[in-house]
Amino acid sequence: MDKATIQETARFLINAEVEKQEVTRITAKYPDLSIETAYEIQEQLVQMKLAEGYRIVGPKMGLTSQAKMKQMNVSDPIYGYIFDYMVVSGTEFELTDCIHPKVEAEIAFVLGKDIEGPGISGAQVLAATEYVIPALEIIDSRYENFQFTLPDVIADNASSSRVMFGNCIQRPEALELDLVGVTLSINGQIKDLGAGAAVVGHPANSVAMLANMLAKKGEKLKAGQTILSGGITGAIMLNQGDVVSARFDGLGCMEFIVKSNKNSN
Ligand code: OOG
Ligand code: MG
Repeated sequence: MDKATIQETARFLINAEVEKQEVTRITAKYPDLSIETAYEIQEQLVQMKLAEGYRIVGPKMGLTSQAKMKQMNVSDPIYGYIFDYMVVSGTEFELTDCIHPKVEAEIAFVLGKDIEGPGISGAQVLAATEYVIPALEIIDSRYENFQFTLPDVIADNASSSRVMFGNCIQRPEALELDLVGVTLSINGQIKDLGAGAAVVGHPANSVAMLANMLAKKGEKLKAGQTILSGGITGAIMLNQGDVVSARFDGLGCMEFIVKSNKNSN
């Protein structure tokens, strides 16, 4: 794929996000799209957002659990980037900000030191982590019916859309992150649950994997970044009026309400 097509495809995906309009997956047009080229499209999309003045909060891992891989019918973890405009504060989420949002429960790592791959282990990640916090990521694939192949979702910045961070902070050694249980409920009903170990054995392993993947393009994880380690639970579709709550063992509770500007009768 030439540079102009990479740029055009990145712009196509940004437009879908801005216009909140789902689009046909790009592999329908480019069936031979490789993982490498898909990351080049993602990188172009990231550069375009940076040029628009947005700031990176941190890279994130995705498709790290069996639950997620099975749900999305893909086989490998991927990464993407969370930007400042994606962070939602407060306890309300505006449904009309997205196309067809889903929520998933994650553990986020706030780094005290840079982590530069290759060869990084989970233990090294824990040693470089200032603290961990609970997070609810709201993903919103720009593709029709949330259906994609691996190159599609990579180019689409790993479906990144919104994120809420909880206010319970813990030193990483205060918890056994692989044993941290989480329940994700909508309107008081548990929709999914899991433990940190669902994420490649231990959430810190996922961050190590991220550092090692980024090393391939000469990038590192930086002190101060907040990094999503990947959904522990499957992702649950959001509807107007939903009260979403997540309870994390040792990391507190998070709750938000799904509102909508659009009148629905
Ligand atoms: C891709 C996003 C994956 C996660 O935590 O697994 C992700 C998707 O499922 O649309 O953020
Ligand atoms: Mg996620």
